[in-house]
Order: sequence, then C-alpha cells, then structure tokens
Amino acid sequence: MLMRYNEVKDYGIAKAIEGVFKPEQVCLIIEDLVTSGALVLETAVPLHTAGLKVQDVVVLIDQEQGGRENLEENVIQLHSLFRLSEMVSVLKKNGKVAEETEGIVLKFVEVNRNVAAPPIVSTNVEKVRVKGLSFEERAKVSKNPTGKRLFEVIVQKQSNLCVAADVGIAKELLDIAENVGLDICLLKTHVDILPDFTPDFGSKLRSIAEKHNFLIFEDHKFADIGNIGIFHILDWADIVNCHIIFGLGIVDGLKLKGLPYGKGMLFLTEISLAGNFAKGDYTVAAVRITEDHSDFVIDFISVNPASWPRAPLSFQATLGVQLVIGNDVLGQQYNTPNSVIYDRGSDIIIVGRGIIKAVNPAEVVCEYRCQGWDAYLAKCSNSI
Ligand code: S5P
Repeated sequence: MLMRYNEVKDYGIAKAIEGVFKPEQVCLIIEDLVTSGALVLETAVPLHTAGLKVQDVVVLIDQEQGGRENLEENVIQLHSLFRLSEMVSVLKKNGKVAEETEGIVLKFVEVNRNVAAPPIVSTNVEKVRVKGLSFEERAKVSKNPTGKRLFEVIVQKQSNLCVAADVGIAKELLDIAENVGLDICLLKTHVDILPDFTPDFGSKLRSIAEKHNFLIFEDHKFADIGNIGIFHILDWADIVNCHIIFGLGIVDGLKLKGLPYGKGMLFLTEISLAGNFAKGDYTVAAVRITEDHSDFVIDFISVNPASWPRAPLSFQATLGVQLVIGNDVLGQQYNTPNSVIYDRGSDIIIVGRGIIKAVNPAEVVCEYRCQGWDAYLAKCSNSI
C-alpha cells in the first residue's frame, strides 16, 4: 500500500510517495471518483517516475466527463463500480430521487461528457524524459507567423535562451539588449516597470532586436479584455502573454488586435512561484484555449512540461532557471537549464537575475546559452 502526497514537503518523509515498493512492480490506483482524469494522471506521474507500472485505476463513480478517454490516451484503464448516469437512473427507478433531479444529473453528464484531455499537472515530477520535436520541425508546423519566425531564429542562432530583462530604467534595458542580443532568441520585457519609458523606447529596442536577430516578448500578463494601453506594445513586441483568471475574452481581444500584424502569444499555463494557483482546472482550461486558438497562441509558459501527456508535441517556455537549483526569498523556484530542457522536456529557458545581475552578463549569457542548447541537442538525440 502506497500513499501519494500532493506536495513534497521539506520535512517528514520529504517524498511524493510513501510505502515499500520495488521498481517494475505493478501499482493499482484507487480513487473515489473520476471526472476528467486529471487527478489520476497527477497521481500516476510520481509513481511512474519511481519506476512503478501504472496500468489500471479503480474508482467508485465515473462522472463521465472524459476521464475514461483521457486515461486511455495515457494507457491507463478505468474500472468504475458505477457510472453517474446509471446510478441516478437506478436511484430514480427505486424512488430515491425525483425525476427532476435525474434530469439535472443527466443534463450535467451530457454537457460535460467531452471535457478536453487534461495535462498531468504535478509539481512533484522530477525526471520524466521527453524527446519532443526539433525546432526545425516546429517551424514547419507552427500556425502562427511569429512562432514560425521564433523557431527559425532559434535554429539560425543555435540559442533557445530568452533573457528576462527586469531592470530599473529603459536605458539599462537597452544596454542589456545590446550586451546579450547576439546570444538570445528572445528578450522578455516588463515595460510597465520602466519609469523613464518614452514613446521612442519601442523603436530603439526594435532596432537592437533587428540588428542581433532576436524577438521581443512583452510579459505584460494581460488579463482584462484586450486593452493594449499606453505602451503601444503591439508596435514593438512580437509576443505577448495573458492569463484567464478574468475569463476568456482577453484571448479574443488580443488576437483581434495582434493577429492581423502576425503577432503571437505565449499562454501562462503554469507558474514557477511557490504557492501559485495556476494548476488543476485553470491549467486544463488554458490548454484547451491554446488548442482553440493555435493560429495566435504559439504555446505555453509552463514549469513541468514532462508531466503533460502531450509534452512532445507542445512547445514550452520555462521560467525559474539558474545555473544551480534553489529558491529566492520571494518564492521563485529555480532549476538548471539541463533539468528544465532535458529532464522536464521544455524548449526555451527564460533567465532573469542569473544573467542580468551577474558581474558580467555578456559572459554569463554564453554559459546559459551553451547549457540550454546542449540540453536541447541531448533531448533530441535521446531515444525514448
Ligand atoms: O511563472 C512565472 C511566470 C513569469 S512571467 N515565473 C516567473 O518568474 N515569471 C517571470 O520570469 C518573472 O516575472 C520574471 O520576470 C522572470 C524570472 O526572473 P528570474 O530573475 O527569477 O530568473
């Protein structure tokens, strides 16, 4: 009998799984109910990582919201004692629930039957290797023009490094862009932290981007319905991002304004800061949106790509990267370029303070770039 914990704590057993087992043993998952299957998949990942074989799950009730199909897609068979629709009909037949209740439940089942396949969302995953597509292949299949360009730039420059230029003033940002530009494929900006922003900032940054052949990603984290605001971001940024805490209107709004100019979006699906809420249903909904807007959404900003069943096909950019594993006082959780790209299957590393706070950013940027690219090459040659 094994227990799986939702979080790995730094006290107690400090492990995701508790119990006695040997690698290669078959492990049966037991749950009370299954809806979309996300929770079962979340449980399966650390078991699988620990070397156990997970092929079946037994549940009391199948709520018929796509769980059976989603689990099958991940080679796990669902065995349920009852299906929700059958159960409510038996209860109704025996006078235990009213006809109206039966109607509500059956309607619920019908409406939710096709819940999209969830990603496995787990922060406990450490080493699940994912081979993934090469950037050349991604450039061929990308439906968004900026996405295509980004992949081409990555190949041309042999760099899957994005620098997060979180600096205090615009002049400093332009200096960083100039210093690291040759080694990066993407520069991430936070324009609203620049007190000396002037309307010519965008054109200055664009000319550096064109000189050094990198793209610009404004990390504005849009949320409210598509108002681009005073920074004229779409004039100079190639890529923007958003989250959907306020609903889906923001994606349509940004797409309406950005897609005619060929702009793209990276969607915030997981967050690297401790205690964040971008998990579970949020991440499932975010994945569904990217599928519905693949002409605009280049793909995801994520933390644990290896824990997603579709990781090999989706493109992921991951934050929280430094040359050593650790945390900062604000809850940032750092992993190394190799662990992010090779172990977790991400595609691009986004590095902030590891580079911009270094004594010599121009030197350190080469180290990150080499480590990121070597990990990518190793991932591509890894036959899984
Ligand atoms: O999940 C996230 C999402 C973002 S956009 N975690 C993050 O850290 N970020 C941003 O990435 C954060 O706002 C910062 O700009 C950068 C990470 O910087 P670093 O200095 O911790 O590498």
